[in-house]
Amino acid sequence: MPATKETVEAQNFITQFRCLISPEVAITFVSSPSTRPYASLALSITNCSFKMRVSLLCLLRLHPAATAIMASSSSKEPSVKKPVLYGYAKSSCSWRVRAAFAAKNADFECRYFNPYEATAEEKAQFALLNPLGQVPILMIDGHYLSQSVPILEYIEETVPGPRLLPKEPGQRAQVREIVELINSGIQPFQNPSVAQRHSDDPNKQKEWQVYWIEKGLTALEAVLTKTHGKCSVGDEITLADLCLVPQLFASRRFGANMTKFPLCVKIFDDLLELEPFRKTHPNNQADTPDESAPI
Ligand SMILES: N[C@@H](CCC(=O)N[C@@H](CS)C(=O)NCC(=O)O)C(=O)O
Repeated sequence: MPATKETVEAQNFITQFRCLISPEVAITFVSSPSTRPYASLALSITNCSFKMRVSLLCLLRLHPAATAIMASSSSKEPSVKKPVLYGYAKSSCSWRVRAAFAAKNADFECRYFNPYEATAEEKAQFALLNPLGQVPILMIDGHYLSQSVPILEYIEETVPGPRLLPKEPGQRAQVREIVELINSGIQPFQNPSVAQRHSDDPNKQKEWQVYWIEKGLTALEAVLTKTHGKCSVGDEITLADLCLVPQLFASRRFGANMTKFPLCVKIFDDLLELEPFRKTHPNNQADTPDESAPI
């Protein structure tokens, strides 16, 4: 078809999105559906499941040339794809998700995205998937999910394997209490993007991070005295452990005084011996940076 302003724009847009789309997904321009006054070009998106196609189209519709984009139908059977996790090795929230899949013995694929290293253009593309621009994002069952805790809940509800939330409601609430304590009481404050808004001075940033980490771990230490067994709550791995392990690893890296939190450290050390945490450890990933990397 002749190149119009819309087709060129849409083609560029798709090229940009290649880093987020599975390489096997074929996207081609097929015709100009002149019978449809509202659309000036058509795309065929194949080699991916119907749900994935819908997600892709939702994504493409965000583009200014959106009214010019539509999909041709494909007779292909929906294909079952591995979930894809966008994140980076040392992101504690990404580790939560890696460990959830590993605890379920489920296969998934990691794709590297680090907001701290991304170019402005990459950030702008990524913001279409998560307007906060943060990782992790999980592409699963045709959805793009952001926010690690709902992602963990989704995995628990849909992926077969050992359960990660206890049956008993009281224990389940304890698990969620620990998850929330870490997820909203500690992790956001240690985020370098937050510390950098607090001060330009790296020493003051570190002071800020350590203050909030130690405040949160003081609370966690107290909660764990009431809930722990071999794990954070009882003796089985739960969502609480999926949050605790990455948090303890990050706390040490950010310079907290870990000797103040012996119970947290004991549970952390014991959990690190287990396969789901060993396999998904940040020092053991395809994109593991060298030790001196700050983030
Ligand atoms: N509540 C979010 C927090 C996500 C988050 O803070 N991710 C960090 C990496 S662990 C990030 O992407 N930071 C970059 C930024 O804040 O710009 C979640 O649980 O997914």
